[in-house]
Amino acid sequence: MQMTLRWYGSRFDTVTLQQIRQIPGVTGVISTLYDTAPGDVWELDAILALKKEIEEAGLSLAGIESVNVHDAIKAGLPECDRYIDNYIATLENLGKADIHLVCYNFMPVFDWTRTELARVRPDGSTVLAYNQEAVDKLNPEEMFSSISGDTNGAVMPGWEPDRMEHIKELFDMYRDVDDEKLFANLKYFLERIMPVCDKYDINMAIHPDDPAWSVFGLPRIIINKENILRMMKMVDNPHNGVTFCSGSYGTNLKNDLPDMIRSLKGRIHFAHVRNLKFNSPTDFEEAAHLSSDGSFDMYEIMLALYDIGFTGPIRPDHGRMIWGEVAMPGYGLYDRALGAAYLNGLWEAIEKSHKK
Ligand code: CS2
Ligand code: MN
Repeated sequence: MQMTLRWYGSRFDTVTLQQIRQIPGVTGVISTLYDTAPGDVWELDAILALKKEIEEAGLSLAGIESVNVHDAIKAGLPECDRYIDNYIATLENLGKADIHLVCYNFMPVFDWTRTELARVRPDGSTVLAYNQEAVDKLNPEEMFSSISGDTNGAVMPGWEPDRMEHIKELFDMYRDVDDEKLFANLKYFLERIMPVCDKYDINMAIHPDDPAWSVFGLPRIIINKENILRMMKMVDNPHNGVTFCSGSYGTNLKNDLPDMIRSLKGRIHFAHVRNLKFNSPTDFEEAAHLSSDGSFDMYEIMLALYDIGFTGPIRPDHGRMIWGEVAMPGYGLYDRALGAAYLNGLWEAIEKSHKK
């Protein structure tokens, strides 16, 4: 595996490439063209400039998170073909730039959903948290205003103000889309993009829905082992793979994370590893990476990745806000650096104990 950190680009991130370079064992970043909108074609020059900047800092561009999928594609609207053509053009340019990993998600309307962006933990750190009872009391607009004051000035992916202005239209778009339709739309999208992925050896890595169940009545399908295996089979090409995100699949305690990893052997192209602490089955917060701080056995998760021969990029996903840092919630430097060091330590121990 290759240890990486997510980086939003020098114009948007509070963390610098020079800082990332100094985290022991982190050799690459996962980045994106943060100022493009879903549906835009990414220009080759812009991709090459990003890559060059990262390489000049002594790191590699290990993959893209995300090339977002336009809602017209997810909802299967008549204009979806035009947006798929654009997606293919973007993949073509990424391939030309020698980039072989693309993370994306197929969640209607929103990306991940949390009810608090700065819940205070007993040690004074603040973390992202989710409480189902709080969601049940809110509509999406109220949810947006309740979290938008909490973002330290950053824009949360999927919760951009201009999207929120069109929230009613977005919900209308999905009025007739149930799980089966969403599966069919995903299949159509994947079948159309596989040729360009084959041509340039681009691994598509779908990110799970977070939380792993329906919110605000919207369909959500990338939530458990059964559905993800169905997706792998419906377009049975190794370039149709997954981002295994422990913190997203782990929102549903019924998901057995090491077992899911083992069942996806050969199809996990990217891993997000983080821990959650459950206070009840419907209330969780994003703990430190260390097993003892949360509800997951991080050793077992890393061991499962080792057992399937995982070689792709991995990153600590969200981190806590600690030591007075002000950054995009979940994406500060300090706790993610601690997470990377810890995950590297687990990996070294697993590797050495297997070689003996
Ligand atoms: C990320 C997701 O911050 C996060 O939780 O893992 O936002 C992820 O980047 C997207 O869902 C992938 O498209
Ligand atoms: Mn993730």
